[in-house]
Amino acid sequence: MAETIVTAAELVRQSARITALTGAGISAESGIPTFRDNNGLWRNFRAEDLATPQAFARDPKIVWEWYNWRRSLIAKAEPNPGHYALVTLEQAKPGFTLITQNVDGLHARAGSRDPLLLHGDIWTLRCTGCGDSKQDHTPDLKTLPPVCRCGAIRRPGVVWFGEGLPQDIWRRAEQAVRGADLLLVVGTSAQVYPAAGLIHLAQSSGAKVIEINAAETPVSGTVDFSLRGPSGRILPELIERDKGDSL
Ligand code: BJW
Ligand code: ZN
Repeated sequence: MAETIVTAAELVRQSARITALTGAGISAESGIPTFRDNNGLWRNFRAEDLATPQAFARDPKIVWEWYNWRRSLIAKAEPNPGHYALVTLEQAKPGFTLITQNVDGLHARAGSRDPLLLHGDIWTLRCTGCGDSKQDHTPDLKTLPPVCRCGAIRRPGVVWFGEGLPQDIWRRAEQAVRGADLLLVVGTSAQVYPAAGLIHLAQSSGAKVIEINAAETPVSGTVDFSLRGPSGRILPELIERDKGDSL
């Protein structure tokens, strides 16, 4: 393992155009539950039960209660060394792009400049009637579901199953992956598409792939390096091992 991380760090050092794709696992050490690990359940619901337009149409209050609970957790959380390591990498590599599936905003709070938010932002409230969008950082919304001035209810500004990803963000994500020498895949179960398809796109475009994950995933056997462990420990090691004048 020690040897593997040394070789992977060498690959990071040699790569000019690096893209990172992150998932819920990078925020786990900040105290935010992932979706598909054992701690990921909320009142016995799975993400697939709640993160859908159908669930929201059936019972907007329960879906909002889940988001409200997550908003309170996220508001209390701080970025962890994994988030900060990606900021260090961005500062060292001009060709760096960060793509995240997370809606928690912790990358931006750590200092990442322009993370591509594939699945939206939990702090955005969008009206289901007039389409108005606003930012609201109140951790614990008092009226659920929140109501717009037009009288219609608002929904979280996130992407649910069966909904398309924001087109411009997706286009930029594909472009970054196509142009990358190296893709870092951090803390994602690589089960949700089209985000997971970016890993295959990187491979078919000739990029190397390093996965950092606490557990094995469907892509672990296909990537160049699969580093097993918490990203809050592995990412700083991977990135700072050769820091100084060599990175
Ligand atoms: C650690 C760690 C530590 C823990 N350190 N690691 C192709 C094939 C099959 C299905 C589809 C397909 N293409 C599309 C689909 C359908 C669907 C889909 O993918 N379904 C699959 C589940 C089967 N996709 C969609 O519907 C997408 N839209 C779409 O395709 O539009 C086109 C279209 C439209 C209309 C009709 C047809 C097509 C939209 C997907 C939206 C996903 N939304 C959610 C909710 C977002 C809002 C919110 O946060 O509430 O996004 S679901 C949830 O999953 C969330 C996440 O971003 C996403 C991914 O999860 P992630 O981040 O990977 O988390 P986990 O929990 O799964 O994994 C955590 C990992 O961390 C684990 O591996 C741990 O081991 C690891 N870990 N601690 C490092 N300390
Ligand atoms: Zn409205």
